[in-house]
Amino acid sequence: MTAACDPSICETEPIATPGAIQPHGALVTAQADSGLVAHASANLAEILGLPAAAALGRPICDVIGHVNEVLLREARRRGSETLESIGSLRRADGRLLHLHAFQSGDYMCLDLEAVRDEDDRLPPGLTQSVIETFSAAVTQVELCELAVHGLRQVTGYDRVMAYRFGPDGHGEVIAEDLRPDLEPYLGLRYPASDIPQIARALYLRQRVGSIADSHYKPVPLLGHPGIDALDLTHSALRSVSPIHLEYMRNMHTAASLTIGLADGDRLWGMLVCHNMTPRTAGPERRAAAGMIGQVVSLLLSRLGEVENAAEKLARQATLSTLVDRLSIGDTLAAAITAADPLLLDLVGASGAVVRLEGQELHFGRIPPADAVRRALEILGSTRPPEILAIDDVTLRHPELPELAAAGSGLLLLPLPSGDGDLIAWFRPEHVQTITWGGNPAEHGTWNPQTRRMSPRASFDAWKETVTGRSLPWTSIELACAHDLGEAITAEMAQRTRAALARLR
Ligand code: BLA
Repeated sequence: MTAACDPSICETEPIATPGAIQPHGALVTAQADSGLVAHASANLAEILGLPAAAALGRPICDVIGHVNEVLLREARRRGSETLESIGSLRRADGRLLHLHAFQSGDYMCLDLEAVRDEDDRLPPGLTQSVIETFSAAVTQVELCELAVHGLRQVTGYDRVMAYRFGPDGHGEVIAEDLRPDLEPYLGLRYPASDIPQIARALYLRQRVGSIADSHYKPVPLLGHPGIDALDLTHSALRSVSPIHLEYMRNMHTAASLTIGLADGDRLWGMLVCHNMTPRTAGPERRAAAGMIGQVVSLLLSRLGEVENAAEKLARQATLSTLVDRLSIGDTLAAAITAADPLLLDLVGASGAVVRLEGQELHFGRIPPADAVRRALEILGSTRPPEILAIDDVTLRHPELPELAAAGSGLLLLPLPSGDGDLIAWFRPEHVQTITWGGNPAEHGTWNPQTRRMSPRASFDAWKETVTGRSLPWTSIELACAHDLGEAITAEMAQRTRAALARLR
């Protein structure tokens, strides 16, 4: 028996401190002061040839050799927060282990990975040539298209997606490169709860993460008490949440490699690589993926600014023409009327009502006059300089059904000039069909057998038609509305001064 469950439970998953690793490598830690081995993963014998029980409590140099201990201590002295390659170690049978150091509290930690070099080696110059293609991108979406294509060449995974987060945390696949026989996910949306906040925060601190096999059995860490507090954020072998492993299996994905994309200090999205069969991303491919992620993150911020600047420029040109026209005409109301349709263009509206100096002006498509009056009575208590921006006014205010005649979006700018003076802009409904990768209302269910949450099992396309909403009012439009309010106030003061001067 299962029961629907609150997705906030996912926020309590101990993802940074799982006390275990994935089995394709081993982990040892040493107390920084004493240099004695404090923790070792239970599979140390398999990976290194030395049982964990034999390593615990011994000086770290007995396990990794004197030279590597020196390199490990240097890594700690550098104080680097992230994972650092410090070299390699040859096992008794001649195979090479890659060593990666990271710091966790009082411990110097070491990932040991048995990666076959021939699987990990990249053709020289490949990453560089992929990064060079990015300069052709003019928009964020174009950049993501180039990135998924290049990342698939570099990593060899079956499917590479760029996943962009929306304002409410949902994600959308905005670019994809995939094996031709697979079904595309391009355009699909996924609810915010599929990637809890704790996972998003972790991907900001450690940008690259990988899961080699969604069917793996976690390998526990042994040793020192407090294993459950050992922070493995930076380990490439960190064992991941069993809920997420079940999610991957439900999606029929065996392996993933994920790169966090940041715009400043905000997680903008992720590049997510999937493989249908188990696949280990070795250090060289992870490093290349990390570098691609860094460059994409930097360029995303730049392109975002450029895209914003284009909208800002167009709106500001309208604002400045409109403001210039405010002084032309006998009254301010006449000036605004003569400037039609600039008032609508300024914020991309289809209708507007202006109350000014005891007059009411109407522009474009607006609701019946008594509906406007009732709406402004209910909503119009906003005081300057506050602006009210709503994109679902008839859903929020079912008592105002007549507003639907003018649309779903309302932007209300109170004017400081007098009681009840304001501008109300209206914007039409924008019906949108969203295709979700599975029913977004099914976050998951409580599974009493495993005593934890299970993610949803179906990812079949689930269409939702969103009605009753306009396109959202952008921050640039709100800023323009605000600036127009200021200009109207200044113009009123100017006209009053001129009238007084004439009286004298
Ligand atoms: C982590 N969930 C993730 C990650 C992704 C997704 C990309 C990061 C780790 C990784 O790359 O594999 C989600 N993966 C997706 C989505 C697509 C994809 C949306 O490929 C779309 C194509 N997940 C749930 C529910 C919970 C949950 C209900 O669906 C919690 C109850 C949890 N997801 C969850 C957790 C993690 C996660 C805890 C972090 C796993 C970890 O790093 O330990």
